Amino acid sequence: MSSKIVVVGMGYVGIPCAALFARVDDFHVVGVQRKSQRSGWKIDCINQGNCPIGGVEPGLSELIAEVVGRKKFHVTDDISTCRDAAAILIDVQTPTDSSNVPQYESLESVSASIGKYLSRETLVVVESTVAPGTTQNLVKPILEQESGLKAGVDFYLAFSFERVRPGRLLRNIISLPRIVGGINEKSSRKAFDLYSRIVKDKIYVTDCLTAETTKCVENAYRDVNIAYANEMALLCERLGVDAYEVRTLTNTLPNVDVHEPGAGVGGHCLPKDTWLLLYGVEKYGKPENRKVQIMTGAREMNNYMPQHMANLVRQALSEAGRKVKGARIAILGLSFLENTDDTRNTPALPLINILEKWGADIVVHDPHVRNSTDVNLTRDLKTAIQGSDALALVTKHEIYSELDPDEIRSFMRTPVIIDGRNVYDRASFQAKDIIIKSLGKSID
Ligand code: SAJ
Repeated sequence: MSSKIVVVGMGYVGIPCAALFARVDDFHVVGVQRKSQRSGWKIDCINQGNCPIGGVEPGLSELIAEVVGRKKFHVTDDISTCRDAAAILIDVQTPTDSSNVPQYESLESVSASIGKYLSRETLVVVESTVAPGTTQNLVKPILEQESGLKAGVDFYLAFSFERVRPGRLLRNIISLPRIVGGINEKSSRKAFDLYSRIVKDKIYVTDCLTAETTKCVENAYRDVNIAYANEMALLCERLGVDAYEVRTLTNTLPNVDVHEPGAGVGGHCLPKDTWLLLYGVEKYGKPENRKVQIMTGAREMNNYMPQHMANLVRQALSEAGRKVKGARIAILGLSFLENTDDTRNTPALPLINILEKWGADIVVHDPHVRNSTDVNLTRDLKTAIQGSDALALVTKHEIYSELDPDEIRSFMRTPVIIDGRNVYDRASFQAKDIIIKSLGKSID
C-alpha cells in the first residue's frame, strides 16, 4: 500500500510540492485547502486536473493533470485526512501585520487541527517561513497538547523551507539544495528521507532553529542587496548617470553582484522575512540594546520606491504641462514579479494609492492577473493605453518590451512614460517626442 502525504495549504508552495510528491511511485498525496471565499475554488480546480496558478509555470499544469488523472493526488477541505498520514507538510501563509508582527492564526489553527488527527510515527514538517523559534515554541506544544503524543518520540517534527519563486516553482524545489532541521536526530533523518524522494541536489541536515534562521536570513540578505541597488540608483539619478551602466561596470569586478534597482520589492517573502527574523530574535533571543539598522534600513529603502515612482510620474507629467490631478494614468503590471500572476504585496498597489490620493484616474494592465477587487484592471493593453496621459511600468512582463513608440504616440492623450524596470531605450522614445523618465537614469 502506498504511503499518504498530506499537504496543508494549496498555495504557491503547497501545490507544486504536493504534485511532486504525488509523482513518486509509493506515495499518494492529499492536499488540504479551506473552502474560503478567496481560495475555495482551488479544490474543484485541482480535482478536475487543472492548475490554479496562472502566469508562466513550466511543467506544472502537465504534472497536475498527470497525477490527478492517475488518482495519486486530490484535494479536500477535510483535515481529518491527516489520520494515518506518513507525513504532513504545513504550507500556510505566515504574513506580518502593519506593525510587522507575524500573524500566526492559520499556523496555529492548522497545527491544532493536525494535532487532533495525528497518528504515531507521523512526520510533521513546517514549510511555511516562520520566525526563528516558532516550530519548537509554538507548533510543537500545540501538536503535543491536541494529540496527547510526545514530539520526537511518538511523532516527528522538522522545519524545512522551500526556495520557490513564481515562474520556477517546480525547478526550484527539485534542483536547489534543501535544508532540513528536525527537533531531534530522528526527526531530521525522517525529513531527510522524505525530501530525498523529490530533491535532486544536496540535502543539508541541521537543527530546527538553524534551519528557521537560515530561511529568514537568506531573504533578508536579498532584500538588503536590492535596497543597496535602489539607493545606488537614486544617487545615480541625482548625478545624472545611468545606474544600470554603473551596475554593469561594477559587476565586472569578481565577487561583486549589485542587484537590480526597480519600482519596488513585493512578494510573500522579502517584505516580511526581515521582520520574522527580528521578531524571533526579540522573542526567543538574548536581550541587546544596540538597534538593528542595516536590515530595517533596507526595508525602509525598498518601501520608498513606489513613492519615488509616483514622484517621477508627477515630474514627467509636469514637463508635459499636466497635473497628476485629473490625469489618466496606466499602470503596467500588477503582479510583483514578471510573467507571473502573483500580486502578493505588489509595489504597484502603494503606487496606485499615492497617485489616486493625488487625484489621478488609474487603469491597471496585467496580462496574467485574472481579476482584482482592489483596482480597475484590464488584460487588454490597448484599452489601458488608449487616451492615457502617462504609462508607469512597474513589472517587467515580456509583453511590455514590445511597446512601439509610434503606437504609443498615436494611442495616448499625452505621450509620457515612466520606466520602473529598465525596459525601454530612452533615445528611441525621445526621438518620437515622448517624455520618458527611467528609474535610475538621468531625470532631466
Ligand atoms: N527585485 C528587485 N531587484 C532585484 C531582484 C528582485 O527589485 O535585483 C524585486 C522583484 O521585482 C520583486 C521582489 O524583489 O518585486 C522579489 O523578487 P524575488 O526575485 O526575490 O522573488 P521572490 O520573492 O519570489 O523569491 C524570493 C527568493 N529568495 C532569494 O532569492 C533569497 C526565493 O529563492 C525564495 O524562495 C522566495 O523569496 C521565498 O519564497 O521565500
